[in-house]
Amino acid sequence: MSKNPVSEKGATYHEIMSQTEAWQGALTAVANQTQAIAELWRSGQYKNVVFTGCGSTYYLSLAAAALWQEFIQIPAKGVPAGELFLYPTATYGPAAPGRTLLVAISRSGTTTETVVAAQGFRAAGRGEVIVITNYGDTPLARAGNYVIAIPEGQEESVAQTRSFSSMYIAVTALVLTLAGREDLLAAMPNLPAIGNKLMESYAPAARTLGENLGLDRFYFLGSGPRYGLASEVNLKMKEMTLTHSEPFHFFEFRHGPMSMVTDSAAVIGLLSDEKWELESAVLTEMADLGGHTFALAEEKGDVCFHSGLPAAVRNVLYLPILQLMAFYRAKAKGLNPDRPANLTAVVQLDLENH
Ligand code: F1P
Repeated sequence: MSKNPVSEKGATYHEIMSQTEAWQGALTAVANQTQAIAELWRSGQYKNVVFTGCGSTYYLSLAAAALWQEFIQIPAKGVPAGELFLYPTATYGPAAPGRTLLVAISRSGTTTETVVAAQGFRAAGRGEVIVITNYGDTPLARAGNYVIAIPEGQEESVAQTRSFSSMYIAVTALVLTLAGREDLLAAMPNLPAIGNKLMESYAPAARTLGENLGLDRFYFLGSGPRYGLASEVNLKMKEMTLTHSEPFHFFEFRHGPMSMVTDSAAVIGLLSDEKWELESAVLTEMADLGGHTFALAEEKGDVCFHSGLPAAVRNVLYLPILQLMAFYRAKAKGLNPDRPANLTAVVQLDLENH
């Protein structure tokens, strides 16, 4: 899929390490569409927003909806595209007295559920569709009213890394653009350099954690806009390393899941600044139960971003080190991270007669 050369460590490693180039591409792609999207938003008079995708891009939809609601006072939710196809009424909810904006997210632009959901949405006259993708000439792109395409995020690998973070950057820039937050948008071009430095500094820590085969279960904790990101890194562990893993909201972890904590459990926290004490207390409790904890944070964690960037802008920084951890674990288990078991890069279904 990708035009880029692949390093000797394989496609996934190359895609993780080069992802910051795609971040820049995402910022440019959104900047090029700013006027058109702002006009669509203004004239649409939307009453609610639905983000959709499948797998990684469903998790991206969760992260996007949370970010949206933090900045724009219009209800948003993230839903799997398959649910929009199977149970549209239950998934969209009661017809709002107004129009809906659908943001359909897909690396490939060819996942059947997402394409069918976007086409069905337009055919039903629910509103307009913005597509966020890495491939601009696809069935999904053709189903959109506007397309934000980031070719720099294209990939050889099945598991999404560079593509995911590039589309997440695009979503962040889109939300901040529509919220009129030029102050936060202006900080985004700093991300690639900070991301590169982060990977350089913490690749050894990612490797140590990834190669620890004494760990047999991974829990990723993230709250608010970070829950979708915790879900995505949980998926990386499943796809690339065939390891049992789950995402949870921080406080939810105490409500049952903590019974799974043993000395072979890794509990990884995507800590905010705002609620650092309350969130890190969960990690401390899990360490007391014998769990192996690992924290990512702006200032106080095992991985420190030291980005100096506002919280909403820097969320993407939680991804690269945990993607690298999954890469190293796959290698340590003798697996090929580029080719996960039982998976293809795209799921295509015949839904014509249903
Ligand atoms: C979505 C996706 C991937 C996943 C898997 C199948 O694809 O679910 O997230 O890793 O290999 O496809 P896309 O619609 O974003 O291209």
